[in-house]
Parts: sequence; C-alpha cells; structure tokens
Amino acid sequence: MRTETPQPIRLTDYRPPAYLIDEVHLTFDLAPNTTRVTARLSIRRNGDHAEPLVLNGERLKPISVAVDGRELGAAEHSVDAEFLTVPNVPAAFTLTTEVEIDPEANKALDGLYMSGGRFCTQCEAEGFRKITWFADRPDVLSRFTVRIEAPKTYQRLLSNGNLMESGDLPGGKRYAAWNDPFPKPCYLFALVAGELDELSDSLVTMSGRTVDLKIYVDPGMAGRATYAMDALKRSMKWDEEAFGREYDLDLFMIVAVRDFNFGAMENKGLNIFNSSLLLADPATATDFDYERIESVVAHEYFHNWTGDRITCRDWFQLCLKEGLTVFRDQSFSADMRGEAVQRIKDVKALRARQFSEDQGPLAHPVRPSSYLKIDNFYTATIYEKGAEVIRMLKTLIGPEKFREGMDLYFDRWDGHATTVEEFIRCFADVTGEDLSDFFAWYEQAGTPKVSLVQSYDAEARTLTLEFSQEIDPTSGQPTKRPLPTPVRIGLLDGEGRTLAFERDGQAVDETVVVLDQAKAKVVLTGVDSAPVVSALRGFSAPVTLTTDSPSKDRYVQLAGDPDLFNRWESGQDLARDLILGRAAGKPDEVGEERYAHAVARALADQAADPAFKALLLALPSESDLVLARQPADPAAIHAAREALRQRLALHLEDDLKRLHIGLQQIGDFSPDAASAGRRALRNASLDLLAANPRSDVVELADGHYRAALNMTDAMGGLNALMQIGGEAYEAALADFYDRWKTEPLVIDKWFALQARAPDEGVLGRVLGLTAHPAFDQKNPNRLRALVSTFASGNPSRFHDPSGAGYRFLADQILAVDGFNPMTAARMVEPLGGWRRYSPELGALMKQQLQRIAETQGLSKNVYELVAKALGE
Ligand code: B3K
Ligand code: ZN
Repeated sequence: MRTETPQPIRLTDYRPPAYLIDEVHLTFDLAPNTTRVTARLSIRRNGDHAEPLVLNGERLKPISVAVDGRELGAAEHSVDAEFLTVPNVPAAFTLTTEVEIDPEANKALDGLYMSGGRFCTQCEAEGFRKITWFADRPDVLSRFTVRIEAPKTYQRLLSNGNLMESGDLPGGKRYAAWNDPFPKPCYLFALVAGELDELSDSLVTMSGRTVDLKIYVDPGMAGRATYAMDALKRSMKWDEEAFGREYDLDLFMIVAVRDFNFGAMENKGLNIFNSSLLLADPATATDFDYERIESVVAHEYFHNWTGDRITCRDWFQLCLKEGLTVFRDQSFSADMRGEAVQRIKDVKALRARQFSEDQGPLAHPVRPSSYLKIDNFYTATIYEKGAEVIRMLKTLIGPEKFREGMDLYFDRWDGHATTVEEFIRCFADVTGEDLSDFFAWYEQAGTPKVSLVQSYDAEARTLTLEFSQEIDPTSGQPTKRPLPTPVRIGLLDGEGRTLAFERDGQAVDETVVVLDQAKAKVVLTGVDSAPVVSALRGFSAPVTLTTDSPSKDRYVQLAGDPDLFNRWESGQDLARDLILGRAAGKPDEVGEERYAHAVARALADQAADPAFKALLLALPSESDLVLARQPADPAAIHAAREALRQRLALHLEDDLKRLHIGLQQIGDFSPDAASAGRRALRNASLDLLAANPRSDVVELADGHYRAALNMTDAMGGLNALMQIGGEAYEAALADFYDRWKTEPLVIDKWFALQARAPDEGVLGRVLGLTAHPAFDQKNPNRLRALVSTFASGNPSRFHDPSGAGYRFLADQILAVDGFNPMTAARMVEPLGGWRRYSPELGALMKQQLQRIAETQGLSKNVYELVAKALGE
C-alpha cells in the first residue's frame, strides 16, 4: 500500500488564479531526447494581494528563470517535482524560462512525445505542465505565439492558429512561427512536427469567408483521409445551420497519430486524432469505423465553440464542454444517419458504459465534487449522461427556447471560462423558469428507477398512470431527492394502432409527463379502448423503467410501435426476460418460440429500415445482461443467451439465408448509412446463423469471409467463424494476418476478434498473443484491442471461476502503470464491479484489486480507482 494517501482536489476549494498570463511566446528547439523550450510569459497580478508566483511544471529539466530579463538566483526561486515558485514578483512582469524535456522517453503520451518518429502533443487535462512551467488550469486564457525550430527532416512544423512565417535556418534546420489570435487555456495548445502527407480542401463559411482545411497523415495515407474531410465539411455546415456557429480561423487542421491515449483532441485549429478515428477506406475500415470517424470528427470540430471559444472554469465543469458536445455530435449523427437508429445506438452505449458505472464504486455525478486525478473523470457519466441531461433540458423547455438559450450562452460567455451554473442560467433567463430543481441532475449520482403502474377504466374512458421514482444511494450520497424527469408517452390499441387521447382537455397522440416528485399520478382521458402504454419513448430520460405491462403488450409494441426506439426496446425486454429466466433455471420454451415468431414478423416488415432490423436481430449483450440481475453469473448468462440464439437461428433459418443472399453488395462500395444498414443486416443474419455450428453454416461463413469486398464483410465472416471455431477459423485467421500484417489498424481488429472468442482456450490464446511480435503494450490501440476487449467484451471467459482472467488483467495493469498511468487506469473498470458477482468470483476479483493496491510505486491514477473499488 502507498505510504502517503494522496489528497483530493475539491470543487469547494476553487479560487480564481492569483496571476493571469495574457501573452505566451514559446520557442521549441526540437530534438527527440533534448528538446529545449523557452517560454516568455506576460504575467499580471489578478487581485490586490501580492502572492508568490506558483507555476506548475513536472518532469522538466530547469535551465534558467528570469523576471523582466534578469536571471533569478537560487535564493530567488525554487523548483520541486511539481512547481516553480518565485516568492517576490512585481504586479506585472515578463517571466522567461528555459527548460529541457525528453519527448522520446515519454511513454505516458501526455505533454510532448513522439509517435512514429514524429513529435506530437496531448495537453488536456494537465499535460502542458510537462512541456514548460505554466498556470496549468483552464481559467487562465492566453494568446499564444509559437516558434518551432527543428532539423529539416521534420518536414511539417505545426501549431495552433495561423502560420505567420516559415523558412530555413543555418545547420540544416527549419523554423515555422504560428499565432493564435484567440485567447485559450494551455490545455488547448498543440504542436506537431514530422514527415506527414497532406490532404487539403476548403470551405466557404456562412459569412462568405474561405477556410483552408488540411488533414495530415502518415506518408502514403492521404487517400484514407477523404472520408474524414467529407465529415469535417458536413460538420462545419451543420453547426452553422443547427446552432448558427461559424468557424473563426482561416485554417483548420487535423493530424492523425498512431500512439494516442484516447480518441481525439480538440486543440484550437489543430485537432489531433488517434489514427483509428480518422483513416478509412473500404478495404481496411468497417462501417462502424466510418460511423465513429464521422461522429468524432464532428465532436472535435464542435468543440471549437463548446470547449474552445467557451471553456471550463475548472475541471469539475468538464461536462460543460463534453456533455454538451456529445449532445451536439449525437444530434449531427441523427441528422446524417436517421434519428431512431442513432438513438438506439446511443442508448445502448449509455447503458453499457454509464449505467454500469452508476452501479459500481465509481458512480459519480455529472459534475463531480472531488477527484485525485482528473484524467480518471473522462467518464461515460461526464460524457454520455452529460449529453442526456442536455437532451432532457431540450425536451422540457422545447426546441425554440433551447436554441434561444444556446444563443444567449454563446453571446454571454464567448471568450471566457465558465461553469455549469452559468450555462443553466442562460436557459432560466430565456424561459423565465426556475431551473434549480433540474440542476440536481448535475449533482446527484445514480440512475433513477422509475416504475409505472397503469389502470384503465373502460366506463370513464380514463387511463390512470401512477409513477414512482427512486435512486439508490451511491458513495458519499446516502439520500437522494427526486429529479425532474420527462417521460414521453403514447398509447396503442390492441392491434398496435395509435390511440389518441386527451391530456388536460386537449386531444393528442403523445404527451410528456414530467415527474418532479417521488410519486406522481396522471389521468389521461378520452381513451377509447384498453391501451398498450408506450412509455419513455425515444428514451426521454436516462432512467430504468419498470412497468406492470403484460408481455403481450410488448409483442404489440414489437410488431408496430410507431416510436421505433420503443419498438426495438420491447424486443430487447422480451429477450432479456427469456434469457435471465433460463439462466436462473426457468426456461420458457413457449415464450422463446413466440419471441422467435415475433422477430420473424418484424424482419418481414418491408417498410422497416435494414439498419433498424439489424438492431432488432441482436440480442442484449452479455455485459448488459450481467447488469440486469445480481449476483451475476456470466457463464449461465452466456449459455442461456446462446440457447435463445440457437432457437432464433433455427426458427429464422430460411429468412436469414434469404437476407444473406438478397443483401449482397451490388456495385461499388458506399459508406452511406443506407448501404451500411444493408451490410449490417446481412452480417447480423450471418452472425445469428452461426449460433448453429453446422457444416453448411461453416461453409457459408467461410465463403462470406473469402468473397468479402470490404472490411465490414471480412470481419463479419471472420466473426461468424470465430464463434464456431475449428479449422476454418484458424485458416481464415492466418490468411487475415498474412494479408494485413503491414496495416496496424487492421491488425488491431485481428487481436480484438480473437479476444472475444467464446471457447475455453481463449485466455491461453490471449496470453499467447501478448508474446506475438505484433503485440505492443506501449501502443494503447493494440493494448486495448487485446486486453480490454478480453476483459470487457468476453464476460463469460474473463470471469472464469479459476480467477485466471482477473490475474491476467491485474498483471497487465501493473505493467502498463509503469510507463502509462492514464491508460493503465482505464483498464481497471472490469475489476471494479466485484460486488455485482457471486461471492466466489467477487472475492477473486477483490484479491487482484488488493494485489494492485499493495504494489509499490503505483500511480495516483490507478491508486484512485483501485482504492474506490475496494471502498477505501
Ligand atoms: N477533450 C478530449 C479528451 C481529453 C482526455 C484527456 N484525458 C477529447 C474529447 O472529448 O473531445
Ligand atoms: Zn469532447
């Protein structure tokens, strides 16, 4: 165990900065092991008191410190592992510092580091302090001028803003000077240097300005950036139309790098992307990759306003930029790809990641009130639940008032760092409503449990809906108050037709009931027949809903609820109950047949979108099912889910084979949503057929793999073979590796696929793969592809009763923590939910957490998560 317990940072301790830094001049003399950084900062006191100047700085080799041109002696300043302190400074002055850093040795991938022989940076949240001494906090906004000097081999020298000049220097070197006219916090600083190919384009903005657009990628890869460029242009137009937001600089650049701790980063004017979220062509990227690229390119671009022009006062306000920007990218994707399908995918992701977080020791509010390492708070709660809160706000006040509030926010806070309170105040101001109750959504952790009891009075033609709401205690929040929750409701008759009704005397097809107390009763009138209640349409609030509807109502909904989200949801509910029943030793064979029959009918619906049908065909994932019943038994869930898949495969065999043939690609590949939807349905059909491992199915899967004209289909075939295992699978795996061994992003898929295999030998295979020459623990994409896919994506094998899966994960976490704490910490989550499993499994998981906690020299990042998981 660590000897000193790290102290948390608290929201209530926020103090405005003692000093502001208006201008920053940085000079980088780049060399892989000895980069010299000279910083000239114009600093002024913020307030009346003369306080010591304290700047953050870590892993810096000090060279010199000068105030107003005079170098300070040893007695005039001090440097420790975290800070530079200058006790006496004037009210306004220039501080000039020189430090040396070693980007090549930086395997933590924050600050300035090297990836593939190129220099690149990642500064959010606290990486800038590893580049130079600075007030590394988001409420210090400065104008940056950056000069980069480097040997000529580093052909491109990039930083934020506009290029001022560039040219040759003596000694075989070059330089470039950049200026960013928009004041920004240092977490948005970026620098890239190296050999890169450029894809360039331009766009005329709403006010008629031409913006140059450039995407930089590994040499030879420019052709794979065309989809990202297209997505960027669509995002820029969309933000103009949907939010009135225009791009502000003359140049917008994106750079793709291979070694990156997460997805991408919104540095002002110079976004840096994990190459997996930027590069795509039909041969190497799946439709899922295309979809993610579109949404992440949009997300980072949208940050230009929600994040860069208006930023966070402190890191507790992270959801101010992240939740809001996720909401914006989800809205964009819905417009690009269809609202219902997008909503279903977003809700699936929310449940898989955020609901599980809420059920575990790491549950925290959308705006947390304390942390040890802010890096650990880039969570599904901040991002995905943060987006849900904005969505509810829009539902509650309506789209016009929402837009008015957003306009006011942009107007009022442009150029500032602000808080969630101030954001909400904009909506209170435009509506005249008191939104203080709503604010509790930001402060209270946990997923509300809403239950609904319905009673119909045929004589009075009334439907009474009785709601109750409760939230389980979470760490540090033993009691909860009710949250204002919008529940969108429609009614169907027994045949599945929309049943109109009256609410407060008005005839309507749909209504929103707002629950603002622990209990609420609503009477709908003019209800002509016993209704099927379609509640929480479009997943109007991030809650779990239980109703007293009989399963026959779910079948009516599955057959034709006009709300496609609820149509899909009713199928998932039916499947979940059947699987959990079987896992608990109570199989319902009649129910399973009935379900298979209903799915067949839904598949036959000619009006339905193939992408939607593909979602209908997929059963709830094992990870979702594990969350639904506790203590969870992953092996029993796996077996029960497979049994239902087999029944579906048998029952639907002819339909699935017909779809498989009928949806074959005709003509050229197109990544658009409609074509992707057809591929999704075709691959989902094959996936289900593979539940029945007969030789004709093996042949079908093998043929599918070998005939694939794109990566989506190749992975579809390989995935079906992987489920069945055996010779055909091994041969296809070898073929795939051989074919793609020079393509890192494709080889990541090869590793990940093997980690998801259901067979008993999978852990042995995964262990073997850690010794494969292509495995590289230092590359986060590769590491996650193998280790995190196994731990999170293969519950029945990860939770092997021997505890070997847990031991493997703990070994990996400890090894990675030695050089990349941020990424190591992101691997802890699968062990964190140990209380949800049987006492035997839970004890083995806990044992590994304890082993990690007792390791000497553990990073704060891993320590925080492990300590929380152990309940310390
Ligand atoms: N803002 C970055 C995430 C930074 C994560 C730092 N640990 C990307 C994004 O959310 O857009
Ligand atoms: Zn973001």
